[in-house]
Amino acid sequence: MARKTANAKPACQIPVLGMDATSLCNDTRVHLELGLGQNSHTASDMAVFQAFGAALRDRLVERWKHTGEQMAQQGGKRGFYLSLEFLLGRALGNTLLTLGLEEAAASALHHDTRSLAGILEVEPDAGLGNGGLGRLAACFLDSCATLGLPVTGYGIRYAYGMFRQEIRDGYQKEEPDHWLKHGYPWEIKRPERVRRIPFQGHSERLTDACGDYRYRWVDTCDVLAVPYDIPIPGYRNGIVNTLRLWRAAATDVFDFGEFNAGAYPEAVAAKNAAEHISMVLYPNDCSENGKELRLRQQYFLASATLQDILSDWSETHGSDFQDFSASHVFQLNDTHPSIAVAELMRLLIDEHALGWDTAWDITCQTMAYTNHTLLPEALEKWPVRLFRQLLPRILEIIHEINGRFLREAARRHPGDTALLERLSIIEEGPEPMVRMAHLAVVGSFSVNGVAELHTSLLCSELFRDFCRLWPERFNNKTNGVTPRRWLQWANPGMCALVSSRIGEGWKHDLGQMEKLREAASDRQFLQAWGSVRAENRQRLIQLVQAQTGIRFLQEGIMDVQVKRIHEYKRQILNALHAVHLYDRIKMGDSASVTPRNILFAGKAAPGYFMAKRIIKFISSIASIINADPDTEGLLRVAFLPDYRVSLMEHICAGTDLSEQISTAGKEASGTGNMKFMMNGALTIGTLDGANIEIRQAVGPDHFFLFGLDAGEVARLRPHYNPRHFIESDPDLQRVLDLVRSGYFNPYEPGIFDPLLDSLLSPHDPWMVLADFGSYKHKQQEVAELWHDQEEWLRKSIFNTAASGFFSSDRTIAEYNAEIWHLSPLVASGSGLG
Ligand code: 26Q
Repeated sequence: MARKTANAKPACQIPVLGMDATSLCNDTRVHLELGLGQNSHTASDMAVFQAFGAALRDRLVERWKHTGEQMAQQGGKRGFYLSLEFLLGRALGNTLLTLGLEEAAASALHHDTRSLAGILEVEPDAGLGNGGLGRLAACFLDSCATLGLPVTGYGIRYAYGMFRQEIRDGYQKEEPDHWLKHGYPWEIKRPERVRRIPFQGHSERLTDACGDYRYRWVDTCDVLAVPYDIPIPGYRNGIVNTLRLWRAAATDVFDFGEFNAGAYPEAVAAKNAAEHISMVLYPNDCSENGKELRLRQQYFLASATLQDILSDWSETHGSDFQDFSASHVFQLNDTHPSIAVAELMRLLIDEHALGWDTAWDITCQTMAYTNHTLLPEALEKWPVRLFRQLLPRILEIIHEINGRFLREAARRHPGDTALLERLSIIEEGPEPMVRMAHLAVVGSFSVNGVAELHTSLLCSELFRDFCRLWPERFNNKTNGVTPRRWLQWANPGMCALVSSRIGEGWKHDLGQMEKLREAASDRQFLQAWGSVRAENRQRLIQLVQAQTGIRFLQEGIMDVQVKRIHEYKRQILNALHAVHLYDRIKMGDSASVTPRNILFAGKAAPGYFMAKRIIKFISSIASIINADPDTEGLLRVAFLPDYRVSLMEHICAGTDLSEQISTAGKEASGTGNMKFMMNGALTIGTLDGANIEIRQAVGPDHFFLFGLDAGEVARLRPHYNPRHFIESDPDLQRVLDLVRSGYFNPYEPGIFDPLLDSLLSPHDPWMVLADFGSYKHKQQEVAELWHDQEEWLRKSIFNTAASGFFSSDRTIAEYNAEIWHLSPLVASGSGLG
């Protein structure tokens, strides 16, 4: 009864699934009772989520198959986004939003006496990423599907995603994230498309019938790659793209037979070793740690993905690769999958018998690389020794690529051996290393940075020599975020208000938000804007109280810094400012202090001592400040544990002030800055990453700028003397004295000395104290503006109005126009829109 049976159809054809509440309710029951064997009255919310997810997945699969057929029919070029990380977060809300099923879902669940809100909250985040880079990949897939671009994501199906963060006694504790524990209703396993990935062994040279050399990689220890597909729906366009994630499995069945009974434990151990590859996401997002397992993960992804794509090609084109590069483009999300450059060469030469030059042309015409960092400690390098042992054939190919590249460079710059040394893919030294960024640049036709400043620094610093060699390769693609999740889903109240003013066109073209500007002079609209913001702030206050027990101030500025904890992001600067406000209150200067809630959240890499100590520092000042009766009604500080995608969905709408305070030149782009701006927060920030473009878009009067710019940072660095800044600012002196006195850590003396020592060092790379004074003054300006709520709200509207540029739809349209050149799928009128 759930299905439409109006048209007479052959008995075996699956009817189109209903999109109404009754159909959803019935199909959820079928999945719950028959699929999961549960009783719909007694089932847990988790079981209902699984069943409801399965019912929705059925609806996605209909559209998914149709999209696949359309792609096959239209032919044409396809894009592939390779990333070690896809930080998807939850899928249920996004599925409802994209299919237009929010109301039907709420009433379907209500029918079973469940609340949609309750079911939404039990879905675990798919936390298959660390932060910005992984979330960017997820936003990009969303935009590709929405724009109808035939792009497939390829990644790893980690059994354990980003660790769960608990805070005990102010310290971070990591707990494993077993996100697949209850099953994952959105994925479909594709065992028929399993691939075999070689490791170890050695390379053999043979001579073929024509007298040419051929190479075979033999005596390998193979691991299987099993694909799981996740549907990526576009926004109300009937298109569903694919994210294919690989799980590692042992080549068990017949290998097992080889072992005699005595070796059984060793056989099981070998199976485990194979499966380790996709066991866990590496939780460090800034410093590369050179672990062999990580290199295995990278090669596993690259090889499985390229084998998958080449086998599709060979099925229809045999060994003719003439048109391959015209119909494929691979976007590499940082250097993490850049071993794909060498793997594509290997597959084309060794497995498909192409000559070197033909294979190299194909590789350089299909690979495109995005860089996400300038920090030297994050640049990936692998010991040649490790390559030789783990991927011997790949090392040979890298040496050959490098040899040919260096000969070409030498022809163009004869005699400049220093230049060749700088350009080389191999860094010479006692332990020679493979520079993955160089491999990526040499093997790609496009290299892009992720914000204007970042791209220009790439060209003037990190890739200066390459940029001179091949200027046409380098381009900028300023990041963006998906307005579906980050605006429509996260802030329905504001969205309704926006639509009542400017219509619904902005949902398909965020540029139309510009139309809001004129509404900023309408008193009534301002008031409505203020009410929506107050409701959102209230919800955030409740969340903070529920999670931490801390009561935020109703009237306070919601001042928020949420992101990975890293020294370059300077959470410590914000925390020192909190101490400064506290100090003013304690000095009896309460009258000049504006009520403020300072909220922090973010994970520290488990091995990053300083980042973990920063968390302890924030927790400690929060405990003292919140417990002091003098701060009543004036100041609250909280550290919200376990920052993740679904938490940001609750935070971004309730934020008044967005903290984007990295040392200029260090944050490649930032994307949290865009989510906050879209939702009407004002930004206090440095001239770093995309902040610069945000400020340009909204206008300098509506952005709280402070601090040194990237040029000033570079010029001051050699003479940097933090004591100079302390001596000329008694406020700063008092803050540091208070921290040094042990006031915030009476029972753990000295624990903040490493933080203080770093701040006081002339070698502090982040030059925190150089910006303290300017930050403090700008925060005073923020506080004064808060008292003029009308002006604040006007600026808030201007921020949302100017946020169109920061939609990932714009970013992806640029990738497509300038790098990929894919034709969008045309709407087909399947009735599945
Ligand atoms: C490397 C080697 C070994 C283990 C881990 C890693 C690793 C993993 C993740 C290195 C870096 C990352 C993530 C980097 C990242 O998130 N970068 C951010 O990318 C965003 C999207 O472009 C930017 O907005 C941020 O500025 C940038 O920091």
